[in-house]
Amino acid sequence: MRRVNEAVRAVIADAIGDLKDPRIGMVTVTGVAVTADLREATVFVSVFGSEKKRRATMAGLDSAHGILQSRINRELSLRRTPTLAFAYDDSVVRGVRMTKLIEDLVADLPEEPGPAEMSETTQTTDLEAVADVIRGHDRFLVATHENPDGDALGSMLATRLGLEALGKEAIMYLSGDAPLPGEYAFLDLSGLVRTPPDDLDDRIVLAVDCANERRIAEDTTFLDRALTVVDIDHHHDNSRFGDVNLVVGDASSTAEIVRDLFAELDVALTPQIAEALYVALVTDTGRFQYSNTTPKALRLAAELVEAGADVHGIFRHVYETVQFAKLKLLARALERAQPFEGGRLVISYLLRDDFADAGAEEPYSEGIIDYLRAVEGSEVVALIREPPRDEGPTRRISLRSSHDEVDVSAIARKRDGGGHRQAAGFSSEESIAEIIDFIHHEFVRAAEGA
Ligand SMILES: [Mn+2]
Repeated sequence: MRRVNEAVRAVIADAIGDLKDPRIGMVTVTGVAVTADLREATVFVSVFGSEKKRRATMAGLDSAHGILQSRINRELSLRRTPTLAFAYDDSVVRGVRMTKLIEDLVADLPEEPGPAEMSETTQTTDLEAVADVIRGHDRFLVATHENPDGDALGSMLATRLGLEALGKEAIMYLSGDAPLPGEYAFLDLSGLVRTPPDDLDDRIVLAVDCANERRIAEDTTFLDRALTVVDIDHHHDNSRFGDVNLVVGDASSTAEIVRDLFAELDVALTPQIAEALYVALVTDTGRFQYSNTTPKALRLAAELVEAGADVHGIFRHVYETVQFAKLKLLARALERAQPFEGGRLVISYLLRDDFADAGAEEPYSEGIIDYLRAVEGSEVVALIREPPRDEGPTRRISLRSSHDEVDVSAIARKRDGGGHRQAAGFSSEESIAEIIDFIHHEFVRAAEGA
């Protein structure tokens, strides 16, 4: 059956290329499963492009099933020609698994090298796939997540500059109208748009540092209009929401992935690109102190400094331009900090009134959690805050873990949030007391289970 599956797959992959139906886009046949009686064959395909293209392609393939069956009849001497049914292989994991499976099977077949397009499939990495998308298009929308941090803004800006260096046109997009964190004001984010452009149907969306679609915007329906959505990220729980996904879970920052992409595309590191990438790298690694500070991250830092990133200048901008209102907000959070379990868990909260009293904007609360994390003996810390704005969730909760066995993203997922093992978050409509109880309970469970 393995030989049959592979033979059918090869014929179909070949025959699809000859179909003239304009509905059919770029298709990869990831696998075929023929029933033992040869009556039916399920053909797994993945389609490059938007949801709309996927649907059109699937419809085109369905109507071509007769032509494809006769090709199988003609080219293979099977006892019976199976009836074809097409299934969309929407999981990249499955796609990779199927490709790997087929690769292994082909290795089993002596003197029968796999068809050319298959070795192409197995050799094309995610990085190359994204590079190909960029090479093949001229207009882009570079998007990042709401409440952006240094990696989000730095990676977004660097990506735009890199695209421009390639002669492409790119717009930066950030959802909502919350003001940008002041410490990044020195980055040239001019031209940043806060609503999706009308010509999105002519653009590729490159989403950087977004673990899932909802990080880009609360209402993501506009993404359906894009030619293709590309997801470039390093969160280990990334949902692979893109048409093309480049997710590197062990990258220190999205910037590190962007730099690898630039190497693939021969984009040189200008001082501006180096500065943007360095801002992303230095902030996401906690000034090269978090456990994601790998040798690769440090080598990248050296490369960026060589390319013109001003280490001390960036430090002054990012870390020594604290607004007075932020200092007052920090004081309030420190005052409210409560230890649990003998100080192994520390939780604090900021009320909407605290923001108003201090004259603070929402992004001023960024970084406060690091003061809680620095407390002696603390393993997990949480900051609950009520964003000072009317729309959106009532409370946002940030979690940090410095305990190897406590995965705070698992805790966040119980409330539909997510993140990394060491840094995660979620939103809630529960009261502050209920949220504290939940975190306390989950910490005890996770720490005991460890
Ligand atoms: Mn990041």
